[in-house]
Amino acid sequence: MFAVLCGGVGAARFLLGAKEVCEADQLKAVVNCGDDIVLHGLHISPDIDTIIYTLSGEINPITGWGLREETWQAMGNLAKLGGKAWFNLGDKDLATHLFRTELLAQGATLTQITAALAEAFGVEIAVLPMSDDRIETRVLLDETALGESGEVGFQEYFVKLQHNVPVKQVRFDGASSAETSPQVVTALKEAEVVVIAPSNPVVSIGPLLALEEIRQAVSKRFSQGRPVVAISPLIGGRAVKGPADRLLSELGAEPSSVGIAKWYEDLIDTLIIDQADSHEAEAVEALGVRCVVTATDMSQPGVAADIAKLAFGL
Ligand code: FO1
Repeated sequence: MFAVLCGGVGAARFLLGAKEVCEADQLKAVVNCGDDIVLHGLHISPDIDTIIYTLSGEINPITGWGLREETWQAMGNLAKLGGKAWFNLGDKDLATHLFRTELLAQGATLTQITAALAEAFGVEIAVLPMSDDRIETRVLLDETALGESGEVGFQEYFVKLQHNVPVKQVRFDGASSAETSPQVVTALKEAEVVVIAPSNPVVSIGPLLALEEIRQAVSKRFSQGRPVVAISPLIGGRAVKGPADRLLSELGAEPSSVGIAKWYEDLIDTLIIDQADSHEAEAVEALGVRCVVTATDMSQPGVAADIAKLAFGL
């Protein structure tokens, strides 16, 4: 069994490849919920939904989030009423949030609801929220830039401000007292390999590692010499999607393979990096991290499956 620590789009693409090289029941995705937001009274879990929609073939191929062949009638009407319409919820996608919110109100856990959603979408991989407790990624903006200041929720930073503002600090509200589910703890303990998906190390993997039980489980494996493999989300020092490179620099880390290796210091034994960054392999290995150089552009056919094979040691 293989456990994968996941953000949204990059992780979902990796899992599609992973599914080609091993049985679906051998895969457990542990997914970031720091991006979750309550809007219009609805609980939205973007990374969980991106993974379920991608694995079921229902993802919107243009945006990388939301459902394919979506319509936007509800949002259009909401905008006319003067409601909050900056976070786009498609008509079909709304059903997912209605379903989740109603079941949460009835006392079901996010883990149970996610399993029900995955089953309804025909997803065979175990999709496990990182926690059933609420953890909120909060972003402190640099007040010296653009006149923006103060702290905002992750989606306000990412969608409303289009991650176009310098960041001073990121914190994960609720993480210090949150627990993770027994399913996640067992997955991280029993997996042959734990893989850190090519997701944003700061805001996608950061919330997972901010949970004591997850960090401890990964770090224990590492100290026991059991494989923990990360895949760099950078190609040529740039994020494939989103602000990973900028966030790393803004928070004082290098937006490079070396920077990623240092970010995951004492957690990973292997880092898979892109060919475009091969000149960094020696410097990564000098940090005591085995460095594997390969093609990592998962928009190309077969690449995600090839990386999964390397990561899983198959
Ligand atoms: N991303 C956007 O850039 N704009 C949106 O309006 C938007 C809406 C949205 C609705 C549901 C959902 O599950 C995801 C959505 N996303 C949107 C993507 C999402 O906010 C981010 O890509 C992730 O949180 C980052 O991993």
